[in-house]
Amino acid sequence: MNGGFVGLLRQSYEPAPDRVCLRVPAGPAMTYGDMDERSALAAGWLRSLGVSAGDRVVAQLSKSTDGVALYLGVLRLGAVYVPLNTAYTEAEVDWFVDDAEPAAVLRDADALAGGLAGAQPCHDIAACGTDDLAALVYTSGTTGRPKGAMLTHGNLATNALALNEAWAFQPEDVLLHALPIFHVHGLMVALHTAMLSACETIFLERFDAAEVLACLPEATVMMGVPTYYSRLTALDGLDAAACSRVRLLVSGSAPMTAELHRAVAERTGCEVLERYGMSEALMITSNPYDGPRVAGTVGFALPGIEVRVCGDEGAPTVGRAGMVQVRGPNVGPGYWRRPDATAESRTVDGWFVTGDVGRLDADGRLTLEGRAGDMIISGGLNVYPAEIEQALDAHPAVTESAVVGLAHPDLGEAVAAFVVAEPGTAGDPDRLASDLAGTLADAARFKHPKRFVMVDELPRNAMGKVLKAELRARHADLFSK
Ligand code: MLC
Repeated sequence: MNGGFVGLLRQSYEPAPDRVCLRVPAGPAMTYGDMDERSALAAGWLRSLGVSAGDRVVAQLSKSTDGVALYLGVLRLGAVYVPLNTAYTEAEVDWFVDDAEPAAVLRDADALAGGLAGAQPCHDIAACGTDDLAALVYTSGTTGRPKGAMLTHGNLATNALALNEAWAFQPEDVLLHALPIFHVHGLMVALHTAMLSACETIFLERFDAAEVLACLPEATVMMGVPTYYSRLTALDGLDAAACSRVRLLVSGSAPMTAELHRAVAERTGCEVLERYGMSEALMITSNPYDGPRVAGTVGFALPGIEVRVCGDEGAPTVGRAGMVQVRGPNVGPGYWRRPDATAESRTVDGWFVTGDVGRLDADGRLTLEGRAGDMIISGGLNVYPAEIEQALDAHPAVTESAVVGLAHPDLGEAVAAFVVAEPGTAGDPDRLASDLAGTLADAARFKHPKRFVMVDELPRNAMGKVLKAELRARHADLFSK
Protein backbone atom coordinates (compact mmCIF):
# COMPACT_ATOMS: atom_id res chain seq x y z
CA MET A 1 0.00 0.00 0.00
CA ASN A 2 2.56 2.47 -1.14
CA GLY A 3 0.61 5.75 -1.11
CA GLY A 4 -1.43 4.78 1.93
CA PHE A 5 -5.16 5.41 1.97
CA VAL A 6 -4.97 8.42 -0.37
CA GLY A 7 -3.11 6.28 -2.91
CA LEU A 8 -5.94 3.75 -2.76
CA LEU A 9 -8.60 6.44 -3.21
CA ARG A 10 -6.72 7.92 -6.09
CA GLN A 11 -6.67 4.60 -7.93
CA SER A 12 -10.46 4.56 -7.83
CA TYR A 13 -11.06 8.07 -9.14
CA GLU A 14 -8.04 8.55 -11.40
CA PRO A 15 -9.76 7.08 -14.48
CA ALA A 16 -12.64 9.55 -14.09
CA PRO A 17 -11.40 12.86 -12.66
CA ASP A 18 -14.39 14.75 -14.08
CA ARG A 19 -16.92 12.85 -12.00
CA VAL A 20 -18.58 14.92 -9.30
CA CYS A 21 -17.13 14.25 -5.86
CA LEU A 22 -18.94 16.71 -3.57
CA ARG A 23 -21.97 18.78 -4.50
CA VAL A 24 -23.07 21.49 -2.12
CA PRO A 25 -26.62 22.70 -2.80
CA ALA A 26 -26.50 26.16 -4.36
CA GLY A 27 -22.73 25.88 -4.71
CA PRO A 28 -20.44 24.69 -7.50
CA ALA A 29 -19.88 20.96 -7.80
CA MET A 30 -16.40 19.79 -6.98
CA THR A 31 -15.06 16.99 -9.18
CA TYR A 32 -12.62 14.32 -8.08
CA GLY A 33 -9.96 16.14 -10.09
CA ASP A 34 -10.78 19.38 -8.21
CA MET A 35 -10.61 17.55 -4.89
CA ASP A 36 -7.27 16.02 -5.79
CA GLU A 37 -5.89 19.47 -6.62
CA ARG A 38 -7.40 21.07 -3.50
CA SER A 39 -5.93 18.39 -1.26
CA ALA A 40 -2.56 18.92 -2.96
CA LEU A 41 -2.86 22.62 -2.06
CA ALA A 42 -3.72 21.68 1.51
CA ALA A 43 -0.69 19.38 1.67
CA GLY A 44 1.53 22.11 0.20
CA TRP A 45 0.23 24.70 2.63
CA LEU A 46 0.68 22.43 5.64
CA ARG A 47 4.21 21.61 4.50
CA SER A 48 4.98 25.34 4.28
CA LEU A 49 3.78 25.61 7.89
CA GLY A 50 6.34 23.00 8.86
CA VAL A 51 4.06 19.94 9.04
CA SER A 52 5.73 16.72 8.01
CA ALA A 53 5.03 12.99 8.08
CA GLY A 54 3.96 11.73 11.50
CA ASP A 55 3.02 15.19 12.79
CA ARG A 56 -0.46 15.68 14.15
CA VAL A 57 -2.80 18.29 12.66
CA VAL A 58 -5.76 19.25 14.85
CA ALA A 59 -8.85 20.54 13.04
CA GLN A 60 -11.93 22.03 14.69
CA LEU A 61 -13.76 23.46 11.71
CA SER A 62 -17.31 23.89 10.51
CA LYS A 63 -18.18 21.41 7.77
CA SER A 64 -16.99 22.43 4.31
CA THR A 65 -15.48 20.94 1.16
CA ASP A 66 -12.19 22.54 2.21
CA GLY A 67 -12.38 20.54 5.42
CA VAL A 68 -12.39 17.35 3.33
CA ALA A 69 -9.49 18.66 1.23
CA LEU A 70 -7.59 19.41 4.43
CA TYR A 71 -8.18 15.89 5.74
CA LEU A 72 -6.95 14.35 2.49
CA GLY A 73 -4.04 16.81 2.41
CA VAL A 74 -2.96 15.71 5.88
CA LEU A 75 -3.04 12.05 4.83
CA ARG A 76 -1.26 12.90 1.61
CA LEU A 77 1.67 14.29 3.63
CA GLY A 78 1.75 11.23 5.83
CA ALA A 79 0.69 13.40 8.77
CA VAL A 80 -1.99 12.45 11.32
CA TYR A 81 -5.46 14.03 11.25
CA VAL A 82 -7.09 14.89 14.59
CA PRO A 83 -10.69 16.02 14.10
CA LEU A 84 -12.49 17.76 16.99
CA ASN A 85 -16.21 18.26 17.53
CA THR A 86 -17.09 21.90 16.81
CA ALA A 87 -19.08 21.92 20.06
CA TYR A 88 -15.97 21.48 22.21
CA THR A 89 -15.17 24.44 24.43
CA GLU A 90 -11.83 26.26 24.67
CA ALA A 91 -10.96 24.26 27.77
CA GLU A 92 -11.68 20.98 26.01
CA VAL A 93 -9.70 21.98 22.90
CA ASP A 94 -6.75 23.01 25.10
CA TRP A 95 -6.77 19.55 26.63
CA PHE A 96 -6.76 17.82 23.24
CA VAL A 97 -4.00 20.07 21.92
CA ASP A 98 -1.83 19.33 24.98
CA ASP A 99 -2.37 15.62 24.50
CA ALA A 100 -1.93 15.41 20.72
CA GLU A 101 1.03 17.85 20.58
CA PRO A 102 0.16 18.88 17.04
CA ALA A 103 2.38 20.74 14.57
CA ALA A 104 -0.65 22.76 13.45
CA VAL A 105 -4.07 23.61 14.90
CA LEU A 106 -6.76 24.80 12.49
CA ARG A 107 -9.90 26.30 13.94
CA ASP A 108 -10.82 29.03 11.48
CA ALA A 109 -12.40 28.15 8.12
CA ASP A 110 -11.48 31.56 6.64
CA ALA A 111 -7.80 31.12 7.56
CA LEU A 112 -7.94 27.68 5.92
CA ALA A 113 -9.42 29.11 2.70
CA GLY A 114 -6.81 31.90 2.75
CA GLY A 115 -4.00 29.41 3.31
CA LEU A 116 -5.15 27.26 0.41
CA ALA A 117 -5.49 30.30 -1.86
CA GLY A 118 -1.83 31.21 -1.44
CA ALA A 119 -0.36 27.70 -1.32
CA GLN A 120 1.98 25.86 -3.67
CA PRO A 121 0.47 22.43 -4.35
CA CYS A 122 2.24 19.31 -3.20
CA HIS A 123 1.17 16.62 -5.65
CA ASP A 124 3.26 13.88 -4.09
CA ILE A 125 1.59 11.26 -1.99
CA ALA A 126 3.75 10.20 0.94
CA ALA A 127 4.73 6.55 1.01
CA CYS A 128 2.61 5.15 3.83
CA GLY A 129 2.39 1.53 4.90
CA THR A 130 -0.56 -0.23 6.47
CA ASP A 131 0.77 0.39 10.00
CA ASP A 132 1.41 4.10 9.57
CA LEU A 133 -0.80 6.36 11.63
CA ALA A 134 -3.48 8.31 9.71
CA ALA A 135 -5.79 9.71 12.40
CA LEU A 136 -6.34 10.15 16.12
CA VAL A 137 -10.00 10.18 17.04
CA TYR A 138 -10.67 11.20 20.62
CA THR A 139 -13.18 9.26 22.65
CA SER A 140 -13.89 10.10 26.27
CA GLY A 141 -12.87 7.56 28.84
CA THR A 142 -15.03 6.16 31.60
CA THR A 143 -13.02 8.22 34.06
CA GLY A 144 -13.69 11.34 32.05
CA ARG A 145 -10.19 11.63 30.63
CA PRO A 146 -10.39 11.35 26.82
CA LYS A 147 -8.23 8.92 24.87
CA GLY A 148 -7.04 9.30 21.29
CA ALA A 149 -7.98 6.18 19.34
CA MET A 150 -5.22 5.65 16.77
CA LEU A 151 -6.22 4.59 13.27
CA THR A 152 -3.75 3.51 10.62
CA HIS A 153 -3.83 3.73 6.83
CA GLY A 154 -4.44 -0.02 6.84
CA ASN A 155 -7.45 0.36 9.14
CA LEU A 156 -8.98 3.02 6.87
CA ALA A 157 -8.27 1.15 3.65
CA THR A 158 -9.47 -2.30 4.67
CA ASN A 159 -12.64 -0.93 6.28
CA ALA A 160 -13.54 1.24 3.29
CA LEU A 161 -13.02 -1.72 0.95
CA ALA A 162 -15.15 -3.98 3.17
CA LEU A 163 -18.02 -1.47 3.33
CA ASN A 164 -17.80 -0.71 -0.34
CA GLU A 165 -18.40 -4.34 -1.09
CA ALA A 166 -20.86 -5.09 1.71
CA TRP A 167 -23.10 -2.15 0.74
CA ALA A 168 -22.69 -2.64 -3.04
CA PHE A 169 -21.48 0.89 -3.79
CA GLN A 170 -21.32 1.81 -7.49
CA PRO A 171 -20.04 4.87 -9.36
CA GLU A 172 -23.69 5.73 -10.17
CA ASP A 173 -24.57 6.10 -6.48
CA VAL A 174 -25.44 9.46 -4.97
CA LEU A 175 -24.76 9.64 -1.23
CA LEU A 176 -26.75 12.13 0.83
CA HIS A 177 -24.35 13.38 3.51
CA ALA A 178 -25.65 15.43 6.43
CA LEU A 179 -23.38 14.02 9.16
CA PRO A 180 -20.65 16.01 10.85
CA ILE A 181 -17.16 15.22 9.56
CA PHE A 182 -15.43 15.28 12.96
CA HIS A 183 -16.38 11.68 13.78
CA VAL A 184 -15.66 8.39 12.08
CA HIS A 185 -19.29 8.04 10.94
CA GLY A 186 -19.43 11.10 8.68
CA LEU A 187 -15.72 11.35 7.87
CA MET A 188 -14.72 7.77 7.34
CA VAL A 189 -17.71 5.47 7.01
CA ALA A 190 -19.70 7.76 4.72
CA LEU A 191 -17.06 9.71 2.77
CA HIS A 192 -14.53 6.93 2.35
CA THR A 193 -17.09 4.49 1.02
CA ALA A 194 -18.43 7.03 -1.47
CA MET A 195 -15.02 8.22 -2.61
CA LEU A 196 -13.75 4.71 -3.06
CA SER A 197 -16.55 4.24 -5.61
CA ALA A 198 -15.87 7.64 -7.20
CA CYS A 199 -19.54 8.39 -6.73
CA GLU A 200 -21.24 11.70 -6.04
CA THR A 201 -21.97 13.02 -2.56
CA ILE A 202 -24.57 15.68 -1.83
CA PHE A 203 -22.71 17.46 0.94
CA LEU A 204 -24.95 19.30 3.42
CA GLU A 205 -23.45 21.55 6.06
CA ARG A 206 -25.57 20.08 8.82
CA PHE A 207 -28.60 17.90 9.41
CA ASP A 208 -31.76 19.84 8.77
CA ALA A 209 -34.67 17.43 8.30
CA ALA A 210 -36.51 19.58 5.73
CA GLU A 211 -33.38 20.09 3.64
CA VAL A 212 -32.50 16.40 3.79
CA LEU A 213 -36.04 15.53 2.69
CA ALA A 214 -35.77 17.98 -0.20
CA CYS A 215 -32.53 16.29 -1.36
CA LEU A 216 -33.68 12.69 -0.83
CA PRO A 217 -35.26 12.24 -4.29
CA GLU A 218 -31.82 12.68 -5.86
CA ALA A 219 -30.07 10.26 -3.51
CA THR A 220 -29.50 6.52 -3.74
CA VAL A 221 -27.90 6.12 -0.28
CA MET A 222 -28.15 7.98 3.02
CA MET A 223 -26.34 7.34 6.28
CA GLY A 224 -27.35 8.77 9.63
CA VAL A 225 -27.88 8.36 13.34
CA PRO A 226 -31.36 7.24 14.51
CA THR A 227 -32.30 10.85 15.38
CA TYR A 228 -32.10 11.69 11.65
CA TYR A 229 -34.67 9.02 10.88
CA SER A 230 -36.99 9.96 13.71
CA ARG A 231 -36.91 13.63 12.65
CA LEU A 232 -37.56 12.63 9.02
CA THR A 233 -40.52 10.43 9.93
CA ALA A 234 -42.02 13.44 11.73
CA LEU A 235 -42.32 15.15 8.32
CA ASP A 236 -45.33 14.47 6.09
CA GLY A 237 -43.25 14.30 2.94
CA LEU A 238 -41.24 11.22 3.90
CA ASP A 239 -42.75 8.58 1.63
CA ALA A 240 -41.91 6.11 -1.12
CA ALA A 241 -41.90 8.85 -3.77
CA ALA A 242 -39.27 10.84 -1.83
CA CYS A 243 -37.17 7.66 -1.71
CA SER A 244 -37.85 6.50 -5.26
CA ARG A 245 -34.12 6.32 -6.10
CA VAL A 246 -32.96 5.28 -2.64
CA ARG A 247 -31.52 1.78 -2.49
CA LEU A 248 -29.95 1.96 0.98
CA LEU A 249 -30.62 3.76 4.26
CA VAL A 250 -27.94 3.07 6.87
CA SER A 251 -28.21 3.80 10.58
CA GLY A 252 -25.55 3.64 13.24
CA SER A 253 -23.71 5.28 16.18
CA ALA A 254 -26.70 4.57 18.48
CA PRO A 255 -29.35 1.85 18.68
CA MET A 256 -32.44 2.26 16.54
CA THR A 257 -35.69 1.11 18.11
CA ALA A 258 -37.71 -1.58 16.33
CA GLU A 259 -40.58 0.90 16.26
CA LEU A 260 -38.56 3.48 14.32
CA HIS A 261 -37.19 0.78 12.02
CA ARG A 262 -40.77 -0.25 11.24
CA ALA A 263 -41.98 3.32 10.82
CA VAL A 264 -39.29 4.12 8.23
CA ALA A 265 -40.07 0.91 6.32
CA GLU A 266 -43.81 1.63 6.32
CA ARG A 267 -43.32 5.17 5.09
CA THR A 268 -40.58 4.64 2.51
CA GLY A 269 -40.57 0.96 1.58
CA CYS A 270 -36.87 0.84 2.65
CA GLU A 271 -35.70 -1.37 5.49
CA VAL A 272 -33.01 0.57 7.36
CA LEU A 273 -29.69 -1.29 7.48
CA GLU A 274 -28.22 -1.08 10.98
CA ARG A 275 -24.52 -1.53 11.43
CA TYR A 276 -22.21 -1.39 14.44
CA GLY A 277 -18.87 0.27 14.91
CA MET A 278 -16.77 2.55 17.06
CA SER A 279 -13.88 4.98 16.72
CA GLU A 280 -11.33 2.39 17.86
CA ALA A 281 -12.31 -0.23 15.30
CA LEU A 282 -14.30 1.56 12.57
CA MET A 283 -17.13 -0.62 11.29
CA ILE A 284 -17.38 -4.07 12.84
CA THR A 285 -20.70 -5.63 11.83
CA SER A 286 -23.49 -4.89 9.40
CA ASN A 287 -26.91 -6.22 8.62
CA PRO A 288 -26.83 -7.84 5.20
CA TYR A 289 -27.43 -5.80 2.06
CA ASP A 290 -29.13 -8.80 0.47
CA GLY A 291 -30.99 -10.65 3.17
CA PRO A 292 -33.07 -9.83 6.22
CA ARG A 293 -32.21 -6.59 8.01
CA VAL A 294 -33.49 -7.50 11.44
CA ALA A 295 -34.53 -4.58 13.62
CA GLY A 296 -32.66 -4.46 16.90
CA THR A 297 -29.72 -6.48 15.59
CA VAL A 298 -26.52 -5.16 14.06
CA GLY A 299 -25.91 -8.09 11.73
CA PHE A 300 -22.77 -10.06 10.96
CA ALA A 301 -19.04 -9.39 11.20
CA LEU A 302 -17.83 -7.65 8.04
CA PRO A 303 -15.54 -9.68 5.76
CA GLY A 304 -12.10 -10.19 7.26
CA ILE A 305 -13.30 -9.25 10.77
CA GLU A 306 -13.99 -11.64 13.64
CA VAL A 307 -16.45 -11.01 16.44
CA ARG A 308 -16.91 -13.09 19.57
CA VAL A 309 -18.91 -12.70 22.75
CA CYS A 310 -17.31 -13.78 26.01
CA GLY A 311 -19.14 -14.62 29.21
CA ASP A 312 -18.09 -13.73 32.74
CA GLU A 313 -15.67 -16.65 32.86
CA GLY A 314 -13.95 -15.26 29.74
CA ALA A 315 -14.83 -18.08 27.35
CA PRO A 316 -16.59 -17.40 24.03
CA THR A 317 -20.29 -18.07 24.18
CA VAL A 318 -23.16 -18.30 21.72
CA GLY A 319 -26.77 -17.48 22.53
CA ARG A 320 -25.91 -15.79 25.83
CA ALA A 321 -25.11 -12.21 26.66
CA GLY A 322 -21.48 -11.27 27.21
CA MET A 323 -18.77 -8.83 26.29
CA VAL A 324 -18.37 -8.16 22.57
CA GLN A 325 -14.78 -8.56 21.39
CA VAL A 326 -13.36 -7.97 17.94
CA ARG A 327 -10.25 -8.84 15.99
CA GLY A 328 -9.21 -7.87 12.48
CA PRO A 329 -7.53 -5.31 10.23
CA ASN A 330 -10.13 -2.72 11.27
CA VAL A 331 -8.91 -2.58 14.89
CA GLY A 332 -6.57 0.33 15.53
CA PRO A 333 -3.24 -0.11 17.32
CA GLY A 334 -4.52 1.40 20.57
CA TYR A 335 -4.74 4.71 22.39
CA TRP A 336 -2.30 7.55 21.75
CA ARG A 337 0.45 7.58 24.38
CA ARG A 338 -1.70 5.43 26.69
CA PRO A 339 -0.12 1.97 26.81
CA ASP A 340 -2.05 1.34 30.04
CA ALA A 341 -5.43 2.00 28.44
CA THR A 342 -4.40 0.10 25.31
CA ALA A 343 -3.41 -2.96 27.36
CA GLU A 344 -6.63 -2.76 29.37
CA SER A 345 -8.70 -2.83 26.18
CA ARG A 346 -7.05 -6.03 24.91
CA THR A 347 -7.45 -9.65 25.98
CA VAL A 348 -4.30 -11.73 26.48
CA ASP A 349 -4.96 -13.38 23.12
CA GLY A 350 -5.15 -10.02 21.36
CA TRP A 351 -8.85 -9.29 20.95
CA PHE A 352 -10.15 -5.75 21.37
CA VAL A 353 -12.74 -5.50 24.14
CA THR A 354 -15.45 -3.13 22.91
CA GLY A 355 -17.18 -2.38 26.21
CA ASP A 356 -20.51 -3.35 24.64
CA VAL A 357 -22.60 -6.24 25.87
CA GLY A 358 -24.18 -8.39 23.19
CA ARG A 359 -25.36 -11.81 22.12
CA LEU A 360 -24.36 -13.82 19.05
CA ASP A 361 -26.79 -16.29 17.58
CA ALA A 362 -25.67 -19.58 16.07
CA ASP A 363 -25.46 -17.97 12.59
CA GLY A 364 -23.17 -15.21 13.85
CA ARG A 365 -25.75 -12.43 13.97
CA LEU A 366 -25.01 -9.94 16.75
CA THR A 367 -27.58 -8.23 18.96
CA LEU A 368 -26.37 -5.48 21.28
CA GLU A 369 -27.88 -5.49 24.74
CA GLY A 370 -26.23 -2.58 26.48
CA ARG A 371 -22.88 -1.34 27.64
CA ALA A 372 -20.61 -2.48 30.39
CA GLY A 373 -20.07 1.08 31.67
CA ASP A 374 -22.71 3.72 32.01
CA MET A 375 -21.80 5.76 28.95
CA ILE A 376 -24.71 7.67 27.44
CA ILE A 377 -25.28 7.97 23.68
CA SER A 378 -27.26 11.12 23.01
CA GLY A 379 -28.16 11.81 19.38
CA GLY A 380 -25.17 9.68 18.32
CA LEU A 381 -22.69 11.52 20.59
CA ASN A 382 -21.06 9.83 23.56
CA VAL A 383 -21.34 11.44 26.98
CA TYR A 384 -19.49 10.12 30.03
CA PRO A 385 -21.41 10.60 33.29
CA ALA A 386 -18.23 10.81 35.41
CA GLU A 387 -17.11 13.98 33.64
CA ILE A 388 -20.41 15.73 34.31
CA GLU A 389 -20.74 14.38 37.86
CA GLN A 390 -17.26 15.64 38.76
CA ALA A 391 -18.13 19.12 37.52
CA LEU A 392 -21.47 19.17 39.35
CA ASP A 393 -20.01 17.83 42.60
CA ALA A 394 -17.49 20.67 42.61
CA HIS A 395 -20.34 23.17 43.03
CA PRO A 396 -20.62 24.33 46.66
CA ALA A 397 -24.38 23.76 46.74
CA VAL A 398 -24.07 20.14 45.65
CA THR A 399 -23.52 17.26 48.04
CA GLU A 400 -23.48 14.67 45.30
CA SER A 401 -24.92 13.89 41.91
CA ALA A 402 -25.64 11.01 39.57
CA VAL A 403 -25.86 11.45 35.81
CA VAL A 404 -27.73 8.92 33.67
CA GLY A 405 -29.14 8.54 30.18
CA LEU A 406 -32.91 8.30 29.89
CA ALA A 407 -35.06 7.48 26.86
CA HIS A 408 -35.70 10.61 24.81
CA PRO A 409 -38.07 10.83 21.83
CA ASP A 410 -35.63 12.84 19.67
CA LEU A 411 -32.13 11.95 20.89
CA GLY A 412 -32.70 8.28 21.71
CA GLU A 413 -31.15 8.88 25.11
CA ALA A 414 -30.71 12.22 26.82
CA VAL A 415 -28.62 13.27 29.80
CA ALA A 416 -30.38 13.73 33.14
CA ALA A 417 -28.74 14.76 36.42
CA PHE A 418 -30.03 13.77 39.84
CA VAL A 419 -28.68 16.16 42.41
CA VAL A 420 -28.59 16.08 46.19
CA ALA A 421 -28.24 19.68 47.36
CA GLU A 422 -26.23 20.77 50.40
CA PRO A 423 -28.59 21.32 53.35
CA GLY A 424 -29.91 24.86 53.35
CA THR A 425 -29.16 25.59 49.69
CA ALA A 426 -32.01 23.83 47.95
CA GLY A 427 -34.55 26.58 48.40
CA ASP A 428 -35.00 27.26 44.72
CA PRO A 429 -34.46 24.22 42.46
CA ASP A 430 -34.71 26.29 39.25
CA ARG A 431 -32.06 28.69 40.48
CA LEU A 432 -29.78 25.81 41.43
CA ALA A 433 -30.35 24.20 38.02
CA SER A 434 -29.26 27.37 36.24
CA ASP A 435 -26.21 27.71 38.54
CA LEU A 436 -25.28 24.13 37.75
CA ALA A 437 -25.48 24.79 34.01
CA GLY A 438 -22.93 27.55 34.75
CA THR A 439 -20.52 25.19 36.50
CA LEU A 440 -20.47 23.08 33.33
CA ALA A 441 -19.20 25.99 31.22
CA ASP A 442 -16.04 24.09 30.27
CA ALA A 443 -17.98 21.14 28.85
CA ALA A 444 -19.53 21.07 25.36
CA ARG A 445 -23.24 21.90 25.45
CA PHE A 446 -24.37 18.52 24.12
CA LYS A 447 -23.01 16.94 27.33
CA HIS A 448 -25.07 19.19 29.62
CA PRO A 449 -28.01 17.56 31.36
CA LYS A 450 -31.28 18.35 29.61
CA ARG A 451 -32.97 18.02 32.99
CA PHE A 452 -31.83 18.51 36.61
CA VAL A 453 -33.85 16.67 39.23
CA MET A 454 -33.35 17.55 42.89
CA VAL A 455 -33.55 14.50 45.14
CA ASP A 456 -33.15 14.00 48.89
CA GLU A 457 -30.81 11.08 48.40
CA LEU A 458 -29.47 8.76 45.73
CA PRO A 459 -30.47 5.07 45.78
CA ARG A 460 -27.54 2.91 46.92
CA ASN A 461 -26.75 -0.74 47.41
CA ALA A 462 -25.41 -2.21 50.63
CA MET A 463 -21.86 -1.35 49.55
CA GLY A 464 -22.83 2.29 49.14
CA LYS A 465 -22.64 2.24 45.34
CA VAL A 466 -25.18 4.45 43.56
CA LEU A 467 -27.79 2.31 41.81
CA LYS A 468 -27.98 3.96 38.42
CA ALA A 469 -30.18 1.21 37.02
CA GLU A 470 -32.71 2.01 39.70
CA LEU A 471 -32.59 5.73 38.90
CA ARG A 472 -33.09 4.91 35.23
CA ALA A 473 -36.03 2.62 35.98
CA ARG A 474 -37.67 5.05 38.39
CA HIS A 475 -37.40 7.98 36.02
CA ALA A 476 -37.72 6.13 32.70
CA ASP A 477 -40.41 8.47 31.41
CA LEU A 478 -38.81 11.76 32.53
CA PHE A 479 -38.43 13.00 28.95
CA SER A 480 -41.73 11.69 27.64
CA LYS A 481 -43.88 13.28 30.35
C1 MLC B 1 -26.94 19.01 19.61
N1 MLC B 1 -27.37 19.18 20.87
C2 MLC B 1 -27.39 17.99 21.47
C3 MLC B 1 -26.94 17.08 20.51
N2 MLC B 1 -26.68 17.74 19.37
N3 MLC B 1 -27.72 17.63 22.72
C4 MLC B 1 -27.61 16.35 23.03
N4 MLC B 1 -27.19 15.41 22.16
C5 MLC B 1 -26.85 15.74 20.90
N5 MLC B 1 -26.41 14.83 20.03
C6 MLC B 1 -27.80 20.42 21.54
C7 MLC B 1 -26.81 21.55 21.38
O1 MLC B 1 -25.87 21.50 22.41
C8 MLC B 1 -27.73 22.75 21.51
O2 MLC B 1 -28.06 22.90 22.88
C9 MLC B 1 -29.00 22.28 20.82
O3 MLC B 1 -28.98 20.85 20.88
C10 MLC B 1 -29.10 22.72 19.36
O4 MLC B 1 -27.86 22.41 18.69
P1 MLC B 1 -27.82 22.03 17.15
O5 MLC B 1 -26.41 21.81 16.77
O6 MLC B 1 -28.65 23.01 16.37
O7 MLC B 1 -28.59 20.64 17.16
P2 MLC B 1 -29.00 19.73 15.97
O8 MLC B 1 -28.49 20.28 14.68
O9 MLC B 1 -30.44 19.46 16.10
O10 MLC B 1 -28.14 18.39 16.28
C11 MLC B 1 -28.66 17.19 16.69
C12 MLC B 1 -28.08 16.11 15.80
C13 MLC B 1 -26.54 16.15 15.90
C14 MLC B 1 -28.64 14.78 16.23
C15 MLC B 1 -28.50 16.38 14.34
O11 MLC B 1 -26.16 15.99 17.24
C16 MLC B 1 -25.85 15.14 15.05
O12 MLC B 1 -25.64 15.34 13.84
N6 MLC B 1 -25.46 14.01 15.63
C17 MLC B 1 -24.67 12.99 14.93
C18 MLC B 1 -23.44 12.71 15.69
C19 MLC B 1 -22.52 11.74 14.96
O13 MLC B 1 -22.14 11.92 13.83
N7 MLC B 1 -22.11 10.68 15.66
C20 MLC B 1 -21.19 9.71 15.11
C21 MLC B 1 -20.13 9.35 16.13
S1 MLC B 1 -19.06 8.09 15.43
P3 MLC B 1 -28.18 24.31 23.60
O14 MLC B 1 -28.45 23.92 25.02
O15 MLC B 1 -26.88 24.98 23.41
O16 MLC B 1 -29.33 24.98 22.91
C22 MLC B 1 -19.58 6.68 16.19
C23 MLC B 1 -19.10 5.40 15.64
C24 MLC B 1 -20.16 4.82 14.80
O17 MLC B 1 -20.36 6.72 17.05
O18 MLC B 1 -20.43 3.61 14.90
O19 MLC B 1 -20.75 5.53 14.01
